[in-house]
Amino acid sequence: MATRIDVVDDQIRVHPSDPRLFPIFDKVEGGERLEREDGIALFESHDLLAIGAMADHANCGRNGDRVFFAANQHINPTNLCVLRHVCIFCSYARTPREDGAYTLSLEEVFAEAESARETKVREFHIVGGLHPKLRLSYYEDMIRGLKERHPEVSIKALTAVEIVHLARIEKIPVEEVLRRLVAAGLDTMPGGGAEVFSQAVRASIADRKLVAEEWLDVHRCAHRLGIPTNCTMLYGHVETSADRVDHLLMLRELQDETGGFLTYIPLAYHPDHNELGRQLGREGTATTGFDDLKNLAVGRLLLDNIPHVKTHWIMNTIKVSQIALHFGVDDLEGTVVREKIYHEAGAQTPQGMQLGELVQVIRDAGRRPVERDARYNVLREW
Ligand code: V47
Ligand code: SF4
Repeated sequence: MATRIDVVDDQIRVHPSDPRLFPIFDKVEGGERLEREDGIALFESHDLLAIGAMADHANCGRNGDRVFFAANQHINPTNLCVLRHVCIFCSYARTPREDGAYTLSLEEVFAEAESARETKVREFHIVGGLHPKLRLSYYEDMIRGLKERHPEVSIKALTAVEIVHLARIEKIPVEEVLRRLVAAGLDTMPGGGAEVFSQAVRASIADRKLVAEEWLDVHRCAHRLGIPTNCTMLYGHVETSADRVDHLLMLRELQDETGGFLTYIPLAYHPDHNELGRQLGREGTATTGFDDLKNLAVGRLLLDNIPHVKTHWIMNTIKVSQIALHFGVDDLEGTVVREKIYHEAGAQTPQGMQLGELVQVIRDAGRRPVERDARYNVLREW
């Protein structure tokens, strides 16, 4: 049986083809929280249209027809990383002696950021490797220097993994690292480094990387200090549906406690030029559009307390991302300018997009573009 969608008294009625979705549909309509079993049923179902319609309903109830984006620039200060041989899914990191290893001086970072003037960038997104020697002062000076040069640009910088690394290098608590970065001008933090929280999955894709509780503790601490953060899940490798759901529920639990997450971003695993891709024999075959849409939609449905769900168009492609705007997604990331992490891992999308193109992509999907800063303050509406 096919999924049927009809309109009764101006209300859209979805009749799922998968009977496991019937009770979930009732819960979503009634605004009831979904349980673990619901999440597993959603990930295991092939009834993507019904899942998408439910997620669209959940999203439109919150955000109407508005789709957010940032005029942003990604800056990756270094690809040297002490976890180079630990995160076997990563194609970006290098050891100091490998080809392509780089570390930008502060002057080089400021020069790269200069293009922000012409293109009216309003958010810097700064993440990189765990450099063996760079001190906290490098990042403080970077953030302070960027703020002085571009006071209108908000700064989203450093994942939980980078924060813990800096705390270890400086031999100071995570809280002090965060306080010093805020004093330098940090506005928000990105959601990377979460991967999948399951211990078994971590043991096979990122053994010895920060464990779930440590990642969550950094975000808990950030939220307590008033720093909003994002959260992510890296999917499409060795994880099961149950691993995905448990990961999302751990994020939901922390959000119940702190309310500090702004956005959830599912990250589609890209298998080129990394050890995991070779082990799985997956080089050249990224996740499917079907799974990308499902991850975005299920994220919207399970994370009922996180305001936004973002498609990172760089990894999901512009075409799938545009469809995602009808599958529960209300944020399209941004202009990005020069993306490196996923292009090293085989992404075929452009490295950035002009603001006008981004606006057109949203309009062509029948939605209303809204430019935001890192904290979702509205800057412009179309
Ligand atoms: O932590 C690394 C992931 C993350 C691969 O918060 C990979 O707004 C797929 O966190 N295939 C960094 N993913 C990027 C990130 C991010 C991106 C966009 C927006 C935001 C935000 C955050 O990228 C890493 C890791 O989880 N990653 N290698 C790969 N081969
Ligand atoms: Fe380093 Fe991040 Fe790559 Fe892991 S994912 S190797 S921490 S740059």
